Amino acid sequence: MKNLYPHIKKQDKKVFAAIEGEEKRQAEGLELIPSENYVSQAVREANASALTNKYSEGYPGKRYYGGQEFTDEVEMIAIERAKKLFGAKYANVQPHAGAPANVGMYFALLEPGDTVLGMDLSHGGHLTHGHPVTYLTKIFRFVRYKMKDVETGEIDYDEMRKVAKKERPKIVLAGYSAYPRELDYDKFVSIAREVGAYAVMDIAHIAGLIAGKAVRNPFDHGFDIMTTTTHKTLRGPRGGMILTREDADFAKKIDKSIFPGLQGGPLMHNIAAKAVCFGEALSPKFRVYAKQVLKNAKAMEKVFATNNVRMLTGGTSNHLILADVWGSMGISGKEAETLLDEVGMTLNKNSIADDVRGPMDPSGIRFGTPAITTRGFKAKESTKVAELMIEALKNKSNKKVHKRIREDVRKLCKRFPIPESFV
Ligand code: DSN
Repeated sequence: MKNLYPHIKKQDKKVFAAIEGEEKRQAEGLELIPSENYVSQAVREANASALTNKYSEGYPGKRYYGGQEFTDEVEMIAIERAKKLFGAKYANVQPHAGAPANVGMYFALLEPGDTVLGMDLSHGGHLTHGHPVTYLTKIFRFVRYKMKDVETGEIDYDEMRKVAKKERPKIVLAGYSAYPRELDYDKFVSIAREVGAYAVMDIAHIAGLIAGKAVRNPFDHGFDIMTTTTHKTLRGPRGGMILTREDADFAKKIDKSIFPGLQGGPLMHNIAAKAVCFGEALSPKFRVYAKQVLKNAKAMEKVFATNNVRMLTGGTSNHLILADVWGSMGISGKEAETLLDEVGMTLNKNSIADDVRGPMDPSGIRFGTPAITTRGFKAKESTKVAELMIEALKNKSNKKVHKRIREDVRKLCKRFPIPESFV
């Protein structure tokens, strides 16, 4: 393995060992967590650059400290590329992650006590969409919508409209972290308009699919705001971002909400890495990648269907699959996660809608194709991965079979090393 860290190696053996271990784990195993991906070396270089040394509170041209000629430049590049990528009029690239992007967005648009209508966590929503364990629920009111039918994934739009009329939310929030279908954006926007709410979508999971034009862009359907992370399907550094369709007043409020409202100095090295990632995502090759992510997920869906493993919503229309391994195979989500980890395939246990088991050991697993597609896997290899998953689960006590599967995974990884560049 190349020594990418000569200085850490010399100076700090313990940290070096952990980093080297993680490099090897990633190189020799298959990453199936649908919110993870591999970044290019160019993104990594930007993230490790001298920009980490710089404080830049404020925004380009309006900073609190001197010495900003290059930080301004890099943030403006990131903003312009983000706007182009998503057809936005405004972008704030400073949120440190997806959660602060959502918190900043709430504080820009809401007063304490105001209501948000968001997707129930157990039906695919995210913690920051109003789960009671978050501090957000001490400040704002969250009401929920769910799927009408977990076998098709259709959202109960009639119920959603009723709840919206009764509760008068200021934000109608679309978006999810464990939902394998596209939403009816027009319905979301029409419900938001009917009650005078902002239509907001958290696109964290599918940002790369939108940028790569493999799925529809919520802005084309009238959404006002999109929040996102930059490190999932978008294949950038860990980070967050907020975009708006129009250059409206609330865009200025979002800037103020992120800084000085919520955060201090932006992570300029991270913003440089976002800029590099957006540059990569603007290239024609990224569109091919995004479409392949979907094709690979379909290939995996087929194997699970053939083996009669129940998938929530019946399958997938995006990059992820939620499989009910407890209901179909008598294996809990936690057991499946551990078992597959041991044979070199990383995914996560996940609650499924109306789960009969608890959240720490739920009925489901969640997996997806963004990272294996980055490795260059096509439908053939994705089919093979799904077959290996099923074989490992069906032979859960057979060490011999598991040993062979671990070797098969290693061979696949060797044939498809993590690429250094995508352009
Ligand atoms: N942790 C992310 C995911 O895995 O979907 C959501 O924040």
